[in-house]
Amino acid sequence: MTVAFPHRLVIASANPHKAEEIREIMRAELDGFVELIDRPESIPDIEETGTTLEENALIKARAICRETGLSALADDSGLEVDVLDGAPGVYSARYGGPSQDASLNLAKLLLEMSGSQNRRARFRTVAVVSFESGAELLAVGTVEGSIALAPKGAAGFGYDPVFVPDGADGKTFAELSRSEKHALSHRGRALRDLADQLRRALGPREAD
Ligand code: ITT
Repeated sequence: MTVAFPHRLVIASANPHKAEEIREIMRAELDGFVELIDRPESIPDIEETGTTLEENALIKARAICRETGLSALADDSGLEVDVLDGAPGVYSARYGGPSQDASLNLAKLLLEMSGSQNRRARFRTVAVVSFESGAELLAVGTVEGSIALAPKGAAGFGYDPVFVPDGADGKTFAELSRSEKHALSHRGRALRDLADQLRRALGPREAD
């Protein structure tokens, strides 16, 4: 197959923190092979009407592919807390209310878990590429961990100040460097798998 390099992929996320993580992780995997483009600001909000991370990731990737005419990469992520029967899960963004305010989400989570001994939780990401041709790739990444009693650290975004991934000496994601987070995170795992699939799907780089 003769293909143009680098392949162009629009990052479908409207969350600038997440888009920056996607860019960093994918750049490390696919530099020179894939050119990542920011989602145009003119594209209106996409309603995430799915009831699973997979459905919402597909909704976002397909919508951005349709709007831009370019292949698109979307990520839908959620925090699943065992003692809350997997909540907030697919509804993680609006857990504390429709404003999608991270501090309200954190406050509600800590309140719902107050007094709970069982703090086990995991982050899950479903990452999808929708190609202009209609073909699609999908990868899943999870990281097991626990919910801290109180927020710690200033890095990262969203639920990072309360999520303590297994294997990080009790630090929250918000106390890790970006590269330490990517090495362990749900998003890092899903996107490294997706990068492998992209390399296989797009074939070897043509000799110039
Ligand atoms: P897009 O849909 O535009 O990509 P979003 O922020 O709505 O942006 P999600 O629906 O995937 O993305 O996010 C669900 C929630 O989980 C949201 O509140 C995020 O802040 C939070 N979240 C996602 N990834 C996270 C991470 O790596 N660390 C901490 N919180 C995260």
